[in-house]
Amino acid sequence: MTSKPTWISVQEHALTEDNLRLLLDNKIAAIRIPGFASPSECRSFAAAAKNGNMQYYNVSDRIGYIGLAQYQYRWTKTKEEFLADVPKARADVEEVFAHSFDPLQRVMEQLRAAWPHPVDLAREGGKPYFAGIIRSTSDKIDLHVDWAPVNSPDYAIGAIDGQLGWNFFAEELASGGHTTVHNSPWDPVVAPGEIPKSYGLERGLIEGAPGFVYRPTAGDVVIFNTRNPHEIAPGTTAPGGSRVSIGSFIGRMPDGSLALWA
Ligand SMILES: O=C(O)CCC(=O)C(=O)O
Ligand SMILES: [Fe+2]
Repeated sequence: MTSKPTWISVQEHALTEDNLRLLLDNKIAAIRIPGFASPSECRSFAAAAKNGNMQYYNVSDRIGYIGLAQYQYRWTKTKEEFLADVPKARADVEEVFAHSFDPLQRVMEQLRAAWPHPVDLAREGGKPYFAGIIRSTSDKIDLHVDWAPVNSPDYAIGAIDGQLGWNFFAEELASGGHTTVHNSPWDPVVAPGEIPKSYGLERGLIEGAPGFVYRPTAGDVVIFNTRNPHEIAPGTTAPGGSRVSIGSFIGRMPDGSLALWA
């Protein structure tokens, strides 16, 4: 079943306070920061990522990543195990930053310049989450949603009232690799205590919903509302090429502050 569409604009907008609020309220399709990094920063970041501690998700598509994703812990591991793994994940991405630049810091600075409330890493009992997961793939990423109130209700981030994802693209594919965001905000019926699957969703969920496609242009950051089901198309690579990105979620906490995690 699709949910009612909410967008009043199916376009990319600039990073401003008003547009961040509209995106958090799921009223606009996307924000783009063109020229977030220079061509040489993109090259050094992509090279450092390919030399980094790349791991692979346990799904059939080959998606490489450096760092960790909190939602990998939701069914099989405890919060304590998650928080204990954060420092190593952070060290792995900082190794990449040391050979290039730190997109996470740059994004946080730009968010702080735009947003009137604090912007920082998400925290759980004072301990920071990990943010800034690096990904490299030319495979598809299946239809999924990222929405902490349903995915992670027992975590601090479960209290957010809006969830965005930012991604910086350091290297593009020769073709394909675009992202489609479907404006059918996820609102599943869940039994108490149930954490539903949120990856590989049925297409009935987005039937007839307005869609927005963005290109992962190298050098740019794109931000969208991840409560909308979204998917990434497969592509073809130039020799040695890949779709290299880094990103995290941005949640709006009850006090208006923005909390980042991956
Ligand atoms: O790489 C992208 O374009 C989007 C990745 C994604 O699924 C997300 O940021 O939630
Ligand atoms: Fe996602």
